[in-house]
Amino acid sequence: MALERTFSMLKPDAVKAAHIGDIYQQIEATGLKIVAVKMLQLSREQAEGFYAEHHGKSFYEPLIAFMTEGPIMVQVLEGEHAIETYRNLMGATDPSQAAPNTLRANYGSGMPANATHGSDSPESASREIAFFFSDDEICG
Ligand code: IDP
Repeated sequence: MALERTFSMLKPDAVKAAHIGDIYQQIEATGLKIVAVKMLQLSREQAEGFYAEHHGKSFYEPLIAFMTEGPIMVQVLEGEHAIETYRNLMGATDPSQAAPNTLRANYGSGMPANATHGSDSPESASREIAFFFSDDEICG
């Protein structure tokens, strides 16, 4: 298979709890390469843009409040089956349902505070990478 890219985010709870190094170590242990990184504080407008598909849902306002409460880390990951590999590393969306030793089981505390985000399809990976990175910021 050709190399694939996915978008990864460490949410405010994971950054605040100082899990960046642990999570990067586990990402690299899968064989995926980190080819771009950035730390930033999302504005409300950015959080709304990123999660536009959830506008109107019951958890939308708590999600936007949570995503803007502190800095996040965003990454582009590259490798074979990058999207599936990283989704498997993260585990299920709800930390209480995530398999043992996944990122969300280990570092998430609930919903929406589930520590990480990862793209769920090639289309969302392209959109999410372009949301945060220009082509010349990716060292592939
Ligand atoms: P994903 O992050 O696994 O792709 P999505 O369904 O796209 O899951 O949801 C986006 C984010 O919204 C989740 O990661 C979680 O932080 C939050 N979220 C989703 N469903 C709920 C819910 O029922 N209650 C509270 N927060 C939720």
